[in-house]
Amino acid sequence: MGSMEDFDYPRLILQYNSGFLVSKVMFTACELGVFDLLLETGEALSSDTIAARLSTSTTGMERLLDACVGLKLLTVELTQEGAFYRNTEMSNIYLTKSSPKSQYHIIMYYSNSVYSCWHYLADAVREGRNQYERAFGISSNDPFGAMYRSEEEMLKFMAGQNSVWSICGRDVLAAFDLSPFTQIYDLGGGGGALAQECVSLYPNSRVTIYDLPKVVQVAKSHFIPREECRITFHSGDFFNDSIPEAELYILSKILHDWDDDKCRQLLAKVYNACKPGGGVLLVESLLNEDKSGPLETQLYSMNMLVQTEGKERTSAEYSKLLEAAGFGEIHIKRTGKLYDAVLGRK
Ligand code: ASE
Repeated sequence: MGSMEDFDYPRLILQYNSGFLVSKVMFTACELGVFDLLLETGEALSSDTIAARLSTSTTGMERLLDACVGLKLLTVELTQEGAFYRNTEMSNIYLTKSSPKSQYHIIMYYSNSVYSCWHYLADAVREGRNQYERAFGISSNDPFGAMYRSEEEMLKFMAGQNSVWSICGRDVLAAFDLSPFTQIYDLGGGGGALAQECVSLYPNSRVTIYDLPKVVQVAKSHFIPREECRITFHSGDFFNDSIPEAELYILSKILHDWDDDKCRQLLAKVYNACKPGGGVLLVESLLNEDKSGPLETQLYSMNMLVQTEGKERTSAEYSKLLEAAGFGEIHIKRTGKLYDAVLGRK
C-alpha cells in the first residue's frame, strides 16, 4: 500500500486542476502585448511602466508579470527602485509578434476560437461532435464553413497554422528525401508556410497550393510573396472538384480533420490523380499504437472532436487508409517533434 506515498498524487491532481490557468496567463500576456513592449524597449521595465504603456491597471499587471516570471516567460530583477521585468530568450523568439519564429498567431487562435469550443468539451464528448453551434451559434455540419465563418477568422487560422510550420515544417519535410519529386501539390496548403519550407529545402521543387478559393485569395494577398515563382495556386474543393496530376501530394493535417469515410474518399481521388511512381506525404501527429500517448497528440485529438469531424490516428490507422486507396511501400517517420511523416507510393 506504499503507492500513494511514492508520488505526490494530490499535487499532480491540483496541477491538472489549474492547468488552464497557465494557458490563460500566457494568452493574456501575449494579447496585451507584454512581450512586444519588452522587445521594443529592449530594457527592463517596472510593472508601473508596463501597465501605463499597455493601458492596464497596475494591480492586475503586477500579478500577470509575476505569474509570467513563475512560468519562465519573463525574468525579474529587484533593485532599490523596485522590480524590473525582461523577456526571456524563449519569449523574444516565440511570443513576440515580429519574430520570424513567432507563435503569437497560433496562441491567439487558441486563446479565442479553440478556447471557446473547449468550453463545451463535455457536450462534445456526450454528442461526439464539434461545438460550433453552442460556441458561436453557427451550423457545425460544415466544419470549415464554421472555422472560416468570417475572413478575419480564416486569416487568424491561416496565420496560426503558418506559425506552426515556421518551427515544425523543416523536420517533417526532411523526414524523407523528397528531392525525386519536383511537381508537388499541397492539398489544403492554406497560408503556404509549408510550401515555402518545401521550395527552400528542395530548390528544384515546384509546389501548388490547392485550397478553397477564398483561402487561395488570402494566401496570395497576405502570405506568399509575389516574386516566389516556385509556388503556384489552384482554387478548388478537394472533395467535390478534380485534383490535377502531380508526382507528390502533401496532406498536412488534413486527414485529422475528417472521419475514415471522407479520408478514404479523398485518398482514392489522390491515388487516381497521382503519377505512377509518385507518392503521398501525410503530415500528422501520430498516436502510439495503443493510444497511450503522446499526451499532446491525445489532446489534439480532443481538439479535433470539438472543432472538426476528425481525430488523431496511429501509424497503423494511416497505413490502412493509404493501403485501402491503393498506395504501397508505406514508410513511417516519427520525428520526435510535434508532427510526424508518413510516405506512401503509387
Ligand atoms: C486543424 C488544425 C487545428 C483543424 C482545427 C485546428 C489546430 C487548431 N485547431 O486542421 C492546430 C493544431 N495545433 C497545432 C499546435 O498545430
